[in-house]
Amino acid sequence: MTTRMLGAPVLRTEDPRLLRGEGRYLDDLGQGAYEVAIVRSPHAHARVLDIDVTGALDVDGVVAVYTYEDLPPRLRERLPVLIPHPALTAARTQHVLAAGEVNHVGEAVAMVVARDRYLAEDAANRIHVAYEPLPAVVGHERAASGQLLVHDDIPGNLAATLTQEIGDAPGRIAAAPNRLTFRLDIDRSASTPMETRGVHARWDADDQRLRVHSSTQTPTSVRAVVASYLELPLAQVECVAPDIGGGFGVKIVHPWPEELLVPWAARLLGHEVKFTEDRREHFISANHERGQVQFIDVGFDDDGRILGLDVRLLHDHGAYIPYGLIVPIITSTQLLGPYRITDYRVRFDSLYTNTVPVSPYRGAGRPQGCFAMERTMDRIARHLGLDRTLVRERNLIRPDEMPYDFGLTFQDGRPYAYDSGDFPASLAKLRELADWDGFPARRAAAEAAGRLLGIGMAAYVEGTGVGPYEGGHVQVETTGKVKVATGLSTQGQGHRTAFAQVVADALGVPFEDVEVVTGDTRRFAYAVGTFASRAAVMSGNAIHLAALKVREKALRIASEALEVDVEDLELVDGHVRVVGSPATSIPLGVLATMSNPLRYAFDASARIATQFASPGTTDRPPVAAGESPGLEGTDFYSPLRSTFANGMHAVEVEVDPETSDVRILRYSVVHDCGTLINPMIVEGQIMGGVAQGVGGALYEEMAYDEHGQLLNASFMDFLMPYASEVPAVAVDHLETPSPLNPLGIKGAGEAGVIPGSAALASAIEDAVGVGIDAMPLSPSRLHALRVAADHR
Ligand code: MCN
Repeated sequence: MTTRMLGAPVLRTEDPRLLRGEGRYLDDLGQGAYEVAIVRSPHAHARVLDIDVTGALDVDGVVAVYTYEDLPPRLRERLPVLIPHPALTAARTQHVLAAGEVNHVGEAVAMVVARDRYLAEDAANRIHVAYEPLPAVVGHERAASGQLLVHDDIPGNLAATLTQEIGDAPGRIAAAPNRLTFRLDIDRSASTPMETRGVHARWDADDQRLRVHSSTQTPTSVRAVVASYLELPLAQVECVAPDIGGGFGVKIVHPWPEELLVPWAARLLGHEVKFTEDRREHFISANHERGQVQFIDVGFDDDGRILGLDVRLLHDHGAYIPYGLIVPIITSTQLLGPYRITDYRVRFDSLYTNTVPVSPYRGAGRPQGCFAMERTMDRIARHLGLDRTLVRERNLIRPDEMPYDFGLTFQDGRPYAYDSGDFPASLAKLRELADWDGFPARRAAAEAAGRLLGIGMAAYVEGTGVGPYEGGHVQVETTGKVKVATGLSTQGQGHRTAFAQVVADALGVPFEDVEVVTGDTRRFAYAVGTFASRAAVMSGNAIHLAALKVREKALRIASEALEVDVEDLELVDGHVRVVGSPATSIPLGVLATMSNPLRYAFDASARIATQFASPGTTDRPPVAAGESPGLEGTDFYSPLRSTFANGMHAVEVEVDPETSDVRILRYSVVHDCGTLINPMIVEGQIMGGVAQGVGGALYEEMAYDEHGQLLNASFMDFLMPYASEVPAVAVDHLETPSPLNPLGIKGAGEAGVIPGSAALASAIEDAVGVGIDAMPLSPSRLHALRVAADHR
């Protein structure tokens, strides 16, 4: 019997190659390529008066220097708004090279192409740009005041304002027996993947084809925009995502200026061209996220049940808005988490500032929303003197209320409706896993030794698997090996392992015989991309459906060959065999041979003989109508709406009474992403997310000064947690399958990061007894809060 692969904790097959250093990342490609250096703005806001490139052209080895004036008309257009929205009435995106004005430090102004990167950098230093500096708009308050403008023609710096409302929140709050109002501040952070952005392009003059390699989460979209901006037919452009050293959201945006400039230059110069972003460039030119100010107004009864919630968000969108309003829309809806809130109003203002633009970073607006909701729960508990888990318990949506439709609109324009979940069961599991009830004794023992301990928790629901679609192709080769392709790319999530499990399960073939390719438009041209924790739901189901087509075809051919009804056949260990008579079987590879009228016979001596023959009967053509040769199948999965995963985290911390340094003692996660394809991968995803959550809660911030200069644009200054700061994580799963897709899967890729700040704030507040309303909470910030509280 073939072992069931769905749900099996199989080791990731992609890892040995990567661990041996055999990965092929973007910068490993094109060793003979010309290389690019970008001249970037040192000013947050300035008019570009003149660019003198003559000094650069004198450098030996420089091939070309380009400014906006050198670009063809199509490339002079602004980059697209990838996700328009009716509320986005003042959308502004950037040019690939500055057209007379720069709006953040790091904006691309000119491009040098040279024989190598050193020469390109030397030449870039010799380009003299005359700027007229303008006042910079930095920070939510300054942007919201509208006194200074980022874009002259956009009053109030307001890209969009959007209100969503259910019930009568202001009325219910006014009439509630208890009311709290407070403000929360969350600093900017960023994806900061190990591998920065990069793009390589080669124009093949013989084939008239452009091949673009990009370290991207969306290769099919990069292909489409490159074709469009370079005015080439789509068929002449290929895009391949090589091995990618992390993306975490920042590589969804397309095109980056360099993703158009590099292919354009490669075609123009008839030579390979490559750009690899350096770390400093990544800090100042690749997008950030998280920065948000949140005003909460909540009314609740004496048991802690929320009666009305009114939220106002100021969202800092940076200088441009390439990705639409996705982040604040996600915060606005996902803020509600697992709680039954019937009277809710949320309004956000999306504001331009002279800082790096914003697009989703793992979690995408949810950590901010979770921080708002979970801080609210903690404050209610504190106000009423109730246990924090009890207040949450009383507000949870019950399993018998599923599906639960809030009446709001989600990021995909579809109803904000939870498909399944058992939140009370999750909470019960969490209390047990974290030994919540045993904490008072642990605290008392620690206190006796002069130590400060605290415990906290946070819950979230995460919309995953957004549409519109994803596809998969499954092909059994005559060797019996199975080749699988899907169009989205992989940045470390382990798709090759997980999708091989899906196919092994559907086809009854050994897992080792399945090989998966992702992110190559030559192999699968229709795809959306890897983001929004959607690959498992979307490609997983598409590949499953494609494999079922192959299964059906294999059974049909075998049924004809063996003269046995399909119902009497089974697929086991790569063979179709007769139920109850396993000796009567045909290997899938032979069926693959038989499926092609031009048969490539597979003989024991491994010699390939070609034989022209029609299969089976003579009363139908070799390829019957509606059929295709080959044992292969393609299918797509396109859901009506998102599926919602959920989870809860509890964390126990110790705060140093002298230094306010925070140490995490225990971290517990209960997680429900429906049917698990591979629990080990999911746990890895959760742990990686927790690490980023810890970073967001305690360390990471983009320290902009009032002039829009990023003061910590290096890993010397931007603090990330090391292995020493990331706790061991205990994970427990709950599996409530999604009724929305054939495999019952929900996404898992962002889950770990979402409640980090909220859970840590809860625990630290519990330890020190001082209200926490801002993140990140560095020791110095925490110390200042404690000192201020002591002096009150
Ligand atoms: N999985 C599973 N069972 C489930 C759900 C998921 O076994 N029920 C597995 C999937 O098969 C996949 C992994 O878990 O191998 C994550 O799946 P999914 O939730 O579909 O997320 P995506 O594959 O779409 O990945 C995107 C998500 C996001 S949005 C960010 S940001 C992120 C993340 O994944 N960036 C990452 N995880 C990352 N992990 C790494 N190493 N690098 C990144 O850049």
